[in-house]
Amino acid sequence: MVWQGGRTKIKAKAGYDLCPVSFVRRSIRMATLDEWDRRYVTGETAAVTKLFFPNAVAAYRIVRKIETTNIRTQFMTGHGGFSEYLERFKCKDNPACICDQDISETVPHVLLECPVFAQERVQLETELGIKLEKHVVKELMSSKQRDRFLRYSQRSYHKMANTKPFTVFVEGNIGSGKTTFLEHFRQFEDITLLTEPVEEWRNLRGWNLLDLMYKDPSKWAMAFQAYVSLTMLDMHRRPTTTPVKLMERSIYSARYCFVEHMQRSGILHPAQFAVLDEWFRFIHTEIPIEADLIVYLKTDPKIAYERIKRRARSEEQCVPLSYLEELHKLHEDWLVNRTFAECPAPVLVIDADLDLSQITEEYKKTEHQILRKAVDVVMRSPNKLSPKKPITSSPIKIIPQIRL
Ligand code: TTP
Ligand code: MG
Repeated sequence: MVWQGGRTKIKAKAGYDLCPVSFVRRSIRMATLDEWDRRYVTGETAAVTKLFFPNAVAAYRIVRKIETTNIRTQFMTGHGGFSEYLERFKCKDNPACICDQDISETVPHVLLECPVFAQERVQLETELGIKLEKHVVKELMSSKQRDRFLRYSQRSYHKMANTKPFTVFVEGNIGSGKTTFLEHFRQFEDITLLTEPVEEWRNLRGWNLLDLMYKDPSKWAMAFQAYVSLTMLDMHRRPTTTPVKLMERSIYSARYCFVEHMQRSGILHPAQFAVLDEWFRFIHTEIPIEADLIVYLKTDPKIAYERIKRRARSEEQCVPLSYLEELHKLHEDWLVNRTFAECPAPVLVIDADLDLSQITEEYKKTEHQILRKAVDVVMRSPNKLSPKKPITSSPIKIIPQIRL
């Protein structure tokens, strides 16, 4: 070998006769993968990972293509915030899932079966035109749909890990007592109460939209409902630091009861209705609106009518009984008969005909029932709970949710 200013000039034949280093590296990798594969296939561990990848070679190939995040790793290994795993390592007393005390919260359960994530799952299934079953997961992971599927698992994880509060919509006719009902829950420190922004509807830059709407509905209903949607959306999106959120009404009742009535009765021009409906559809599909339970305060329209007269909100003096009857029918069809529109969460029906002195007792009786699910959420992160009054669980009969 001759030294020539910084580089070597090999005169003799190479001192080795084996192969390039890259080949050696590749051989070692393949041998390692073979061994990994052998252990993967024959071993009893990695049950969760096996749901995603048929063998180690596929896992190696796919994992290199996706961005690994904390949540994805937890899903693909089962090692993370799943009750079954947490219980195994004594970080939790109970492996149960929030949906059923007798079912363990595992990755396959969350991804494939749990009703809590049904809405996200059905959306994925509809988009991909598949039924999400065990054997489909491996296929999805090696297909072009992988990112969509991973997004679904990520959303489910966030929901499961209770990054969102347990959300209850309180629905019912005008004068059914929604605000009173919400006020009853003020005694619980860990509940965020969002009463309806009627005051905002009465004063938008000095304009009383509610009054304008009642005085000249054909002129103002469109503007009023557009503003109702905006204020409702604001409530849906408002961040909360408590594990439970109770909201008066929702964007759903604004659309399925009020706008629907205005459309059917001809108050809204079909073109105006179309604009409102397009807004609603856009919000519904593009913005995640969480709903875990709907409390329906079922009221006889005559009783609601009497209450409205008694409370004497100036704008509502012209409200006739027939309007309340029509609204009642729409609430019933939406929440009880299920003959119209979709219902975004299970419904708890409360008889709200009783007068104020008795209804408080009624609320008290149902207090634990209403909060049963909330208790489960809270149990998941007990350090979040510091109620002025303890929340305990008890059996409940809830009208099951219709699959969307
Ligand atoms: P509600 O939303 O029924 O509220 P409320 O405070 O009257 O009910 P409760 O007594 O049960 O607490 O109605 C508030 C007013 O706004 C009422 O006059 C109806 C009107 N409204 C609409 O016109 N369109 C809508 O989309 C909504 C949500 C309300
Ligand atoms: Mg109210």
